[in-house]
Amino acid sequence: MTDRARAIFDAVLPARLPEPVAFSAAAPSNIALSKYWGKRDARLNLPLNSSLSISLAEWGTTTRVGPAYDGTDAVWLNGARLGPETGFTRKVVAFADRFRRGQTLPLHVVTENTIPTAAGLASSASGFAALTRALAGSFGLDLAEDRLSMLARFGSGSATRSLWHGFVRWERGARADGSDSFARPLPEIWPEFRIAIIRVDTGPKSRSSRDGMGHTVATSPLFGQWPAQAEADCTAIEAAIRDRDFPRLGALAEANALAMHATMIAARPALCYLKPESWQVLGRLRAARQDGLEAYATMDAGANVKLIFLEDSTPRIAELFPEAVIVEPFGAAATV
Ligand code: 2P0
Repeated sequence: MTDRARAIFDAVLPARLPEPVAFSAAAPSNIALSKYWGKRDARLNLPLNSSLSISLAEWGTTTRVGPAYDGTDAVWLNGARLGPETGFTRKVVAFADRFRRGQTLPLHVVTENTIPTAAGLASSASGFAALTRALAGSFGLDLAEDRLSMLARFGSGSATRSLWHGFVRWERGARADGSDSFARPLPEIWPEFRIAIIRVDTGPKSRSSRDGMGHTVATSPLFGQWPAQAEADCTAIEAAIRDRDFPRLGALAEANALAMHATMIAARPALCYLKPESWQVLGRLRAARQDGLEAYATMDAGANVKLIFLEDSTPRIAELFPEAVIVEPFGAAATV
């Protein structure tokens, strides 16, 4: 860990931690309506712009952290114990080490992802959010929610937003040490809000988000436009949510996602996460919109398309996109 990152953990955690106890925590996955793309500090994982997301209710991660009695860390994922050299184990142990800070406190970490494989969604956001809550609970840390979000950021930027259900805004912050770069849940509850996940690609991701955003920042001549536009979009989307103006929210979210992809396509060499099938979905959506459907698209660092719409459009969405999986972000599952 860099000294600057260590200083953040030192400032928030007590000098010595007690022996861990068993503690379970759950966190939902999330989809950004206003995207995070680009870092101003890679070591502290600080974003260039604020972002705003909607959480995916029961789709997410449950993690249990407790003591390991044989002196060594044990990491389980979806019912199988993973070897110490797997990428997943390394990431979990590296993140736990930030908390342990040199103490010998071997941990038993059991992770279950509840995101359907068919959805093709990444689980790092919910994974690091659940792990942050579980580590804090296991070590009996009494941390404010904004500190938990700030610490989750060191696992993955999008994890800052996965600590809560509903709409969440991650403030970019201004301080060099990142102590003001964390997320907070928005108070608005919108029971009719729906998300449809349309999986158009079953292959592995062409390039990780982390690499992709680094490449875009370093080489895209269009990237200079992005941080200010993204900041303005984030604020306008928050206002549209407050005003319950769905067409304004949807149009802004779709434009923001396309602008993010434009910065990548302009990178040198070009970075194209979207596939011909993604554009086909967007074309069908646009045609349906001309026909009166009120639904909008957003796409992340992959080829899959997510649609946002309100409850009364559900039958039409299901008819147009029978393969879509529909999520109710304010449904009963989002209250636990
Ligand atoms: C987002 N994405 O706002 C954007 C849109 C992907 C496209 O946050 O490097 O896995 O771990 O901070 O959080 C994915 O990036 O990246 C992401 P790191 P992360 O949801």
